[in-house]
Amino acid sequence: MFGIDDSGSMDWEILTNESDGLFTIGNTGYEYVFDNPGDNLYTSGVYSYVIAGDNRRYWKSQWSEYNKMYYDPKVTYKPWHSDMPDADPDMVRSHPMYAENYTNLNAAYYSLSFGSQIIKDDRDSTGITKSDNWVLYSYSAAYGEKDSYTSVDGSTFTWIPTIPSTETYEVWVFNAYYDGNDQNAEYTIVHAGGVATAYSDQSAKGGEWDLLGTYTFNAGTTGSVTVTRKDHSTKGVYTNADAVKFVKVTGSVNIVNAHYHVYSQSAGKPYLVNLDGAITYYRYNDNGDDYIEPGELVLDGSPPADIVTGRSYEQERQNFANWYSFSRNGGESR
Ligand SMILES: [Ca+2]
Ligand SMILES: [Ca+2]
Repeated sequence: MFGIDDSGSMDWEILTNESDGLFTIGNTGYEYVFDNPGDNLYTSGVYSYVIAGDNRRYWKSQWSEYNKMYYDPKVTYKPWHSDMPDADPDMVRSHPMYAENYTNLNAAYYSLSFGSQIIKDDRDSTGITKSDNWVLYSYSAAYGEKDSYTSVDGSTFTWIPTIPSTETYEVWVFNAYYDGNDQNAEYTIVHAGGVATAYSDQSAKGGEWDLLGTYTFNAGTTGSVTVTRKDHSTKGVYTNADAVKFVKVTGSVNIVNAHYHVYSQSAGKPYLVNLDGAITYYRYNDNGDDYIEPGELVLDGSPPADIVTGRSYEQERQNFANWYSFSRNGGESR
């Protein structure tokens, strides 16, 4: 049995359980995952939103368990009819019947750095020192759903990571969003080369990781990050102390159009699978926001068996090309 439906929404590359089947980021519902190959039915106005730029880090749009239209490695994709050839993986037609509107599977989809990270939370049992006058608060928007805040000038809160080997790290701070937070919170970073000062707008940058800078830390516990409640004109009602992370960037990955995300039940983690000359796996250690940040991807040379399809690189790429051409969206778009 098959159905025929000429509705415009059959052109979309997204089908989720969200409202209208779209993928929502902020206040926008998205209809397309890939750049317009030239035949998108909607190219401006409503129903025309293509996930682009950093929004491509919202990985569930590229995961078939969430976006039912996306490539599912468990499926073998075939041409519509036995008389039709497989899609050409080096020049994939958007619509298999028309020799136009090609997509390059090797073109960049987005780029990310990967590595490892150490997160220190304000509620950790070790590696935390603080002055008096910090209020302990439970708040769903905080890292670990708990944070600390103070309104008393001179209060200090210090995170002390245990650094495994002397390396250069990015230092990021997370502060639960509150519009009355300190807009110029002062951080003191003790690193291998001395002491540095950096600032974060805990109001505007609340609810996200904010990069303070990149520093080298000696192995051990001699490095630290301290936030100090200072008396200044934009100090707000509170200065927040929530979490700090130390990210060691060991490389970057150019994610090409031929990629997908998959969940490993055995590892309890999602993986990014990139088809760029080889099948490359990256384990994804999310902080809970479904958004890939620096340090959350770890290259995995021995991925769990439950996400390995058994296809060669060429076979997987062929299957992806067939999906792109024959099954990426719901039907003919012209
Ligand atoms: Ca916290
Ligand atoms: Ca994340």
